[in-house]
Amino acid sequence: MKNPNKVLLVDLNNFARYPSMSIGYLASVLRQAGIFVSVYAPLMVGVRGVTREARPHRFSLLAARLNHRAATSASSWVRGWRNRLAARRLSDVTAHEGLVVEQFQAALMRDKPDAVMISTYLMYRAVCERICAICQSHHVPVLIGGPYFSQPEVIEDWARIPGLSALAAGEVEVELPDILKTLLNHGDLLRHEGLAITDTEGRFKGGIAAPQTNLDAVPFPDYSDFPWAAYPNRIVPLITGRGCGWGVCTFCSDVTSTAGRTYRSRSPQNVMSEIASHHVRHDVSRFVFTDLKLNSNLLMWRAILDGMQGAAPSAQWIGAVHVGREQDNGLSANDLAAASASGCVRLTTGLESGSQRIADLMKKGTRLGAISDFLHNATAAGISCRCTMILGYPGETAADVHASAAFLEDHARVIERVSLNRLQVIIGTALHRHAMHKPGRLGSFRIVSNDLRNAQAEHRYDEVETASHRKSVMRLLTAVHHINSREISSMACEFEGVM
Ligand code: B12
Ligand code: SF4
Repeated sequence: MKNPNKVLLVDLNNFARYPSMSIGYLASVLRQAGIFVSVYAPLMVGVRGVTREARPHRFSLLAARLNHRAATSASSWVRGWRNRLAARRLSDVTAHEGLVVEQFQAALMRDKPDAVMISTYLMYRAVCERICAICQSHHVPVLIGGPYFSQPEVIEDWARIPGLSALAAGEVEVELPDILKTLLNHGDLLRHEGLAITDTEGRFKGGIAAPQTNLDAVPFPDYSDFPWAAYPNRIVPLITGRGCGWGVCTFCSDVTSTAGRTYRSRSPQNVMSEIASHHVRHDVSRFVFTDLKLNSNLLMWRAILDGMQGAAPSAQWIGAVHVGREQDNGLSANDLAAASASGCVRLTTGLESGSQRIADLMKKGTRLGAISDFLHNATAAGISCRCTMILGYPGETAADVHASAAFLEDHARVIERVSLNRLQVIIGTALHRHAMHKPGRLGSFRIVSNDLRNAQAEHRYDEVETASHRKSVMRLLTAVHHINSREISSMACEFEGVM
């Protein structure tokens, strides 16, 4: 009998708090087709994942102020210096590039796979290039996929990596066993939707696959390969639907990502039986829903509230919700009490701005009053609230930033963590398209350059360089620091820094 094919999966979404979902799905699909799978993740060789939202220390506020001053400096030299510093800090994996590549080579020699498949964030381009070169020298075909191979410019740029057999653009997981067959038989890869290549003449060919519609057809992810002992506690990620039921926020690059395009839901039964299976298999009762908007499908949302404790007794869970304007958005005081009873300990929501005018410009679909009610009701139900915020949106003035600071000051008791980010313009978003095609419509806000490799556009906005804007930002940073310095409530502490 012929030996089964062997695939080495490489996880460059290294995160130190729970396994990567994409690798879990790919491992599961391949194994179901009888293929032998091994996984290499930098975490296995001691490389720590990216730390998210570390607790503030004594000098954090000062550092945040200096950082903002440098990021909004009129001097391109100061901005460049600050950006280089930020990029270096961004990724521990990049910092450990040598070790990651060296240990990959060791895994390649040990496992002797027929093919290598990498799942990667765009920031790990250099590591990917080195892995492809190693694979080429050992005549091992290599496929790359990941969460932001969704924009034509990005796909083309990445498909040109020397040594790469093909780039997987889209949710092609159920096709993977067939793709592997074609790859190993040197067949025509372009007959598979969602593969992109550069041919021998250097011509780019292929494109992205349409979103996967039947999510119940995808087997449950397999997390058995992950180094469970390397995580501070046992948390399993879950996704009940891909995309976002709102989906129109102009800055949002989640809904322009590979699996974020258009909203699709799994069935509640399918999700509940996945939860029960992880509970038994990995002895976990902590879960993080990575859904962009967990209340997109109210049938699903209420099935979680009703069924979580039945599927995983003593479960605790966290997720992200959108306080939309629908008559029933699933977030009433009663719903939140039911969520708490089902084990929900933290909910994240996109506040983005404490100015209704800016939220409307962002097409956020929220009302500040409703967000305020949500924060009070969730806190009363015993749920810890986290808000995300954006600074520097086109049209934002000092008065809007003061409104954001005032919102936080007024709600400090009902917000436990704030994630405040300067606006990033990502290629593929409505904001990027608008700024590129209608320059001038956004006042002094403009795109300066486009980095296709990282899907990021550099922008300038004169307003944020004014003294009055900077002053308002200092107030906002103080309000954020005040909230984030507080001890997190005990029920949510197992999820501190997770989301
Ligand atoms: C949950 C999440 C996280 C979690 C968990 C990450 C993890 N490692 O598991 C946390 C909160 C930790 C996180 C952190 C970060 N994240 Co994140 N995250 C997400 C989010 C919201 C959902 C991811 C998810 O669960 N997707 C569901 C799975 C099933 O989809 P998928 O990963 O795309 O995989 C599918 C396909 O892409 C494909 N596929 C994937 N890999 C491969 C490989 C091969 C060979 C093949 C064939 C197919 C294939 O198959 C899968 C099934 O269809 C996405 C947004 C999104 N819509 O994807 C952002 C997103 C992935 N994150 C992003 C970023 C930037 C970050 C951070 C850098 C943010 C920060 N500054 O801190 C950090 C860095 C994390 C790190 N490197 O460790 C970006 C990535 C963009 C990019 N440049 O690549 C995204 C797209 C958000 C965005 N819009 O900007 N993140
Ligand atoms: S609600 Fe969140 S995920 Fe949905 S479009 Fe807006 S920012 Fe994106």
